[in-house]
Amino acid sequence: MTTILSGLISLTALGAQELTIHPVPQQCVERQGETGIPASYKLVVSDESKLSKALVLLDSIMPGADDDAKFTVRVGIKGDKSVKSYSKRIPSAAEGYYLESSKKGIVIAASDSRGAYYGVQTLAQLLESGRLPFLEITDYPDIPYRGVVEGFYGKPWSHAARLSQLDFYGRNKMNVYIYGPKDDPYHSTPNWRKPYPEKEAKQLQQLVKRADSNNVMFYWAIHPGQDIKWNAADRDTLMSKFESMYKLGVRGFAVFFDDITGEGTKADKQAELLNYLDDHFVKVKGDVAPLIMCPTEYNKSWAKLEGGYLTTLGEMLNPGIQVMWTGNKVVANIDRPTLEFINPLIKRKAYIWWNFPVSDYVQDHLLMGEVYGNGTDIKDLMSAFVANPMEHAEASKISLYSIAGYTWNMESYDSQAEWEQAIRDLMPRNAQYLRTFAIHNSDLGPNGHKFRRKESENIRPALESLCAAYENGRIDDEAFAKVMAECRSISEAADKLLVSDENRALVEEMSPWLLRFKFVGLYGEEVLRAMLLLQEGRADEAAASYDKASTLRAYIGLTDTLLNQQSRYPGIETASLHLFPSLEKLYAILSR
Ligand code: 14T
Repeated sequence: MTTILSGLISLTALGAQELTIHPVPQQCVERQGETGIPASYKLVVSDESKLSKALVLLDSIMPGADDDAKFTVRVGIKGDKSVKSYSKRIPSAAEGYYLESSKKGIVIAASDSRGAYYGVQTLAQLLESGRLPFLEITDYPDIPYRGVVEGFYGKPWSHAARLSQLDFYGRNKMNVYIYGPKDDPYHSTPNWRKPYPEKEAKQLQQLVKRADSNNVMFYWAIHPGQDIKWNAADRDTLMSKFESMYKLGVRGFAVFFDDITGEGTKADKQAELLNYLDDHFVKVKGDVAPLIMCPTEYNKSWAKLEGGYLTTLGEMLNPGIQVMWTGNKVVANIDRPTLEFINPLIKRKAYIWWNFPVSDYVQDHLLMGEVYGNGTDIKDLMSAFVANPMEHAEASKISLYSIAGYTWNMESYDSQAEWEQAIRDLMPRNAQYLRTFAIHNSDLGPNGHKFRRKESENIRPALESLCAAYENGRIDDEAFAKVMAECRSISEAADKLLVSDENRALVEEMSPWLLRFKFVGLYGEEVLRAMLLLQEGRADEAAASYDKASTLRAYIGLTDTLLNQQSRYPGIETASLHLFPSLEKLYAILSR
């Protein structure tokens, strides 16, 4: 008997340990049986040239290739002799693969080199269960280019954080990383004309290598628009900057014209420059990916249609050049109307730059909630979907994991399941605590882009009941118990995360927020205690408890004035949408 699994597949039937494949495969048919991880196997490959990364990965997850072994592992790309009898099962889509595991062996037959690599990545996830379940997977991505644009204002990611990101993209089948941190002076004004100093150049070279071993395309972006002169000198300077990046190994380039004023904003000049780079650099090199450009009018609310800026780009830009778009606003979810508006104007499928979970306009918040709101019927309307993250690289992984899932298989996208899995992936041993933290750290607070997220949904009804009843002098016992329990878990989660030895990089990013989170938990407990004591007529104890609550409240205030001060939007907010405001309401009633 076989089962066709859809949605997030859990092969629980195969054993005690649950197994998830991420992103969710397009098709997975479970077969009867399983075997242990083979200690040795005969590797059948006919042409190694395009399989190097797939084979390196295979050897790392399953060492023991041995020509005398009975169990075979066949890896190949369409046309290879090694997978000839499987050619009909190979998906026609780019980056696709067919994977079969049976008692005879494993077959990974792919449409191209990256597909073979993704087949092995899937095998790696299967083997994490400690066994090899028998199944057949037919898989390919919905969106050709999936990934991340490091394009925020604020402290650029550290070298170590970037290395970890690139491994994460490889594991989650994302294939693009665009380097474009606004506050790298060599990316933007004032130093875009200058080559990188030696140390930075070396690190970029390392990033390119790490991206490559993860099958991620590394794009280097330049942001020259604020002071560019439309003359041959600046054009040649830009060419030599590209040349110096090419020497570091970069094989993908982008030019960003966002957030500039003046001369640099002219569509015809931008298009002329891009076409020149395309004709005299990209096409001449022959091994460079299609150029990407970010227009000045990069979202609908800023598009002055009478001015013809986007129309000019659409008409003038070489057809191979990709054009970025953030949607109807700077920060907006992407849906069918969004793409039906922009695609005809730019005469190509938009390259989506999604401004989430970027927090450079709400730097006092951490955005660790679910990724929801994008259309799931738009895979054919865009060429790419890349997300702009927070300056906190590890904390961004909750969203980025979900975006990997969304861009691979839109129709089966399940925002909550992705969020739960991302949390387990980030901190398997402390998932419960990270979950509690993330539940209360997802909204952005009021902001100029009017982009909001749901938050604290688990406790929201109880908070509302508790506040409504207490306005009328009553305590809703059931709601009280729930809110008290939640405040205790908040305080406990903060403790457990702060001292955890798991993912220290993540803990360090969260630590200013964890401190406030701890105080919010304690404050909540104390406010509730005071309410109860007062109701019981124990006036002195209630007063003492109220005093403690006031002190904790002052500490909460201190976290906001003392921590995270080196940013454009300084301070710390946590549980700011429902939980903390509700506690403040109760405290205010107590004060009356
Ligand atoms: F290029 C764009 F697609 C884009 O989004 N540019 C910036 C980006 O670097 C930044 O991270 C993002 C979120 O803040 O928004 C753009 O920057 C802005 C947007 C504004 F509305 C800068 C100033 C603004 F007023």
